[in-house]
Amino acid sequence: MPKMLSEAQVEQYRSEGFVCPVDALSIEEAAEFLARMEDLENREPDLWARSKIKPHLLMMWLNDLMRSSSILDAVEDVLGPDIMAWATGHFDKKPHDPSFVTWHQDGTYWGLSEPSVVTAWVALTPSNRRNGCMRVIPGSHHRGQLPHRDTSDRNNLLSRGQDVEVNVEEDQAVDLELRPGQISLHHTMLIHGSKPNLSDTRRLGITVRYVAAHVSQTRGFRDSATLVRGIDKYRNFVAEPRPRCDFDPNAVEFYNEIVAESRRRKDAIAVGHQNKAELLKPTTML
Ligand SMILES: O=C(O)CCC(=O)C(=O)O
Repeated sequence: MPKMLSEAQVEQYRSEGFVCPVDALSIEEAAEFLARMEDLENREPDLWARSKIKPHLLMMWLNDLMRSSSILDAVEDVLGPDIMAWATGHFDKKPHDPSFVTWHQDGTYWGLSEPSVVTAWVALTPSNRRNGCMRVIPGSHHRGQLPHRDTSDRNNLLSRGQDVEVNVEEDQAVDLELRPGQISLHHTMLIHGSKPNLSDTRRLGITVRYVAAHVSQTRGFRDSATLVRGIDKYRNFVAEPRPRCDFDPNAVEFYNEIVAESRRRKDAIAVGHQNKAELLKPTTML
């Protein structure tokens, strides 16, 4: 029996590649995470520019969020009991922000061994049609890995501007509208994207990319992840340290090793969508 989703939602994930909405956090919990995030943003205006790869290594609120038991209950219903948090990110559209996301499949550049990979998109503000909520093409995950091309548009929130190179049936797109605290889950092969924010309010979603513990990195380097539920008998990923404070020096050291690896191997660290990260100097921490 599922822990959080209904049987129908589990079936929907299998057949359509997404579930939405899921009441994972209360409005108050979402507001608390948003306040913690904004507090950090106020103290460090370059916060996101300085934590492009796996920001959960550096920010306590995000590390706490990806461990939320209600989110993990929903993820367990589609991935099984042994779950690693592999990457996190934020998709932020300020009021009247022209930013958009081209149609793409997440797994295209990630190098993971199989598609037991799900994204929890956590709404910290309302996300709706007017402010550019995520849109998905139901069932498109069954098409397997499709070719993508890189595009360049400064308003594209994807760092490579990846755009799926097949015809997308836009008339079939479903808007994933959420209130703060609700989440959607989407399969790594599901075609999705989003339009600009036409409203007066911010639209902010946090992404957590969860993988089943048996998944591995195929690109020939030791990738890292955090065990957030169950057991990891496979040890396919280097265990990530849990930060004890924001920009914890131990976590910064670990973070810098990942960034250095991504520079050595150029495409090695394909976590989230943002892979052009800078090394952090401990002296310039918050
Ligand atoms: O938040 C958005 O607009 C797009 C999110 C996305 O592309 C993703 O979660 O992979």
